[in-house]
Amino acid sequence: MARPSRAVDSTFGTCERPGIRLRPDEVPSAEAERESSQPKARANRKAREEMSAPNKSYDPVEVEALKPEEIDRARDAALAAIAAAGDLEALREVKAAHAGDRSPLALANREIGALPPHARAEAGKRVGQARGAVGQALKKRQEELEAERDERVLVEEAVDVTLPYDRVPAGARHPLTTLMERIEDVFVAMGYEVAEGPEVEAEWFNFDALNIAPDHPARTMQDTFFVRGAEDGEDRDLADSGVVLRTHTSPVQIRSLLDREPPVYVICPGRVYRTDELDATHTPVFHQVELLAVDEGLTMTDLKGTIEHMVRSLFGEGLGTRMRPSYFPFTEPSAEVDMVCFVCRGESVGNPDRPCRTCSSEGWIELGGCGMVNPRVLTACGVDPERYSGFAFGFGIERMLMFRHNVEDMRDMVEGDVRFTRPFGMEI
Ligand code: FA5
Repeated sequence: MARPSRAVDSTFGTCERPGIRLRPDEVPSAEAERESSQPKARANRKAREEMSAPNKSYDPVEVEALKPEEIDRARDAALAAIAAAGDLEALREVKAAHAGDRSPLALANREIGALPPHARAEAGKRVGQARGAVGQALKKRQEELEAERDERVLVEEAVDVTLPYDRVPAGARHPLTTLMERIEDVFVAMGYEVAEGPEVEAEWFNFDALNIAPDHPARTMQDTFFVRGAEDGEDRDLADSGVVLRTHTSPVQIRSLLDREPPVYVICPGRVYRTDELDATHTPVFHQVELLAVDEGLTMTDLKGTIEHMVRSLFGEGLGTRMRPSYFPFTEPSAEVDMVCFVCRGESVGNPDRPCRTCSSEGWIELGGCGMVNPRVLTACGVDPERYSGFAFGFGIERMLMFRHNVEDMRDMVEGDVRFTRPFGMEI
């Protein structure tokens, strides 16, 4: 089918839009027509027009950003801001402002490409030097501020590693307790039994049964704490109460013999009381360890061997013991026992160049009393002295602890200061 004809005036070119007539100079080209209809393309074209392009007639002196004084000014402003940055956060902002993509020097750098070739080298050198100076200043300031921060953190976040990590530290067992248990272990390993007795004791067990006569000085109130009996009136003389705080662990010998048939081998550590003044080597409440062996055929040799074994176990090999004649009513013969000083091993004797505080340069340390059980004691306990014999010793635990750990003052053991006790806490 034939299309309806459209009137076309050749003098007006080809205009497709019906009813509008344009002069030839007003007719847009096909390309312009296309681009003007697309906003993105329009923006691209505008950018292309604005972008600097090589231009032979372009004079760098006239480009504001590349003027030497402008570059120097931008550099100086950057250097001043860097120097003024007080911390790393401030320096980060300074870096963005003076060395970032939109910084004056970065923008100037971009302009270089637009310069004519003969002008690029000098402008490039100038901008490059300025940017280099800023970069170096930034690096140096960064290092300074990091060092300052590290120093501050070290002070502010310092941890005192000497402070106790645990505010409720576990307690330590008292060294007297651990030493007593250690002594028990030595004898339990040899077949001894651990025996106990009361601390508030009948006078008979504490004195009479041990052959301590009624007029013995130890039985006076100057030496012994007497305890008023439950039924005693106020007018009763305390010394007649018949009840005492035991003055030694020897009454356990009697209790053990009354309780058992021979052979008897007992060890008895425990607390005892005397009216002694508290000083560096005495306390009114202290501890002893008592040993009693009753069997057929026991002699002083057995006693000496037993003591030597104990000394070896507690203080180490090679320390001799000696016995000095003494007197105890419940042993016959009786002796005081000394051991070779475990610190100087006797070498301080007559040797002023090597004094020993532990034994006062005497070479020997006194442990306590010992002897063969008096036949009268055996008889009082119903044991036939013709058939059985026995030996016994009683040593002071506080004194042993002093020797073993170089404790100079016995009062430290009773004052309850944990600084004294804690170092012993590692002993089990
Ligand atoms: C006695 O007590 C005897 N029962 C020991 C004994 C047992 C001898 C068995 C024979 C057979 P003496 O009074 O010497 O002995 O005391 C023994 C030890 O107790 C002393 O060597 C000393 O180490 C210690 N001792 C005595 N008095 C005190 C005190 N006030 N403070 C600390 N320790 C003391």
